[in-house]
Amino acid sequence: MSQQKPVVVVTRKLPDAIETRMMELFDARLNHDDHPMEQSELIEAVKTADILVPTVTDRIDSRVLSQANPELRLIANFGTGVDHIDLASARERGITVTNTPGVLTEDTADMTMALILAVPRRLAEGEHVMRSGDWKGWSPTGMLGHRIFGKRLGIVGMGRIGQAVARRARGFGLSVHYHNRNRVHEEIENELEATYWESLDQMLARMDIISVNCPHTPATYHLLSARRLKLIQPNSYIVNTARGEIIDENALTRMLRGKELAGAGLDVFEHEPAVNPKLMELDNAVLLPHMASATIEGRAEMGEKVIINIKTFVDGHVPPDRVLPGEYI
Ligand code: 8YV
Repeated sequence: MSQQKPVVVVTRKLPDAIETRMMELFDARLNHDDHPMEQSELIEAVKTADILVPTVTDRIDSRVLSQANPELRLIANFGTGVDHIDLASARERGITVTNTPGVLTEDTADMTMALILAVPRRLAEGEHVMRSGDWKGWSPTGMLGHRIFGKRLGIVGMGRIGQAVARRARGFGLSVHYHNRNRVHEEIENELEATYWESLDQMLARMDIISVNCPHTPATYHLLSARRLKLIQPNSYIVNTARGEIIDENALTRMLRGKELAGAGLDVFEHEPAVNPKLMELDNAVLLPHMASATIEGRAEMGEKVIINIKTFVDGHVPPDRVLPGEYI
């Protein structure tokens, strides 16, 4: 890397204060109109960048990385999930990858809890009835949903976000169950009164609500496959604020249509920004535009983390949020 300020290419518009600071510290190239970059633009970006700051909307695949300037040493992702970056190619090229964990945990857990409440209690349907002018007034059998209190919540992925969801869920009287690659520490299990299920299949078959909170990796692609979705009871609900690719979206849509599942709350989709049109037609699905971590505070903290990761790296130290080299691959 040159002695001058490093060229930092930022693929999307970030909060103003973050962009201002980046311009002070680095030779920052910003995306003023915030358009999602085409693959050809990403290739141009990696040809000029010493450091790339992408987001979930950029596909940093092997084709893009194969054209990277040899000076590209760091990809400082604005976001926690790094599944849009080909980590194997980055590793081959000796590129360090960082992310922004922790700062979006509570916001994502809040939105997960909001969906856990919204779907069984038919919040979106109720709102729609009001705005469409169809409401004829209260009735004893009107808008009946399912009680949350006393139900079983199965969390798939008990990392930071899964644990934050569990803490909230206990306040609503849900019993907490989880499946994770590794069992979490006993102290955490005790605090959350969480039951560990080694077998995901067995857990799925016994839960009232399932919340997906694991990262998308090659091992979790379609973790909730058509076969596994069929194990879930027809009166159960699924919430996903992690990544669309973890659930077979077509199979899920078919099952929701056929009332083989009671409902779903989805903030993420398999082919974003495209959404299965059949999903859009369903009353028993609450759909959100990948906004679980979208708070002003969270975005500012994500930006600060990106800056700290870059600055530490440029100063010759190991950045605090290094994903690669690391345990990911
Ligand atoms: C971010 C997310 O907003 O951090 C993540 O992994 O899914 C989102 O909540 C997005 O990824 C920013 O790139």
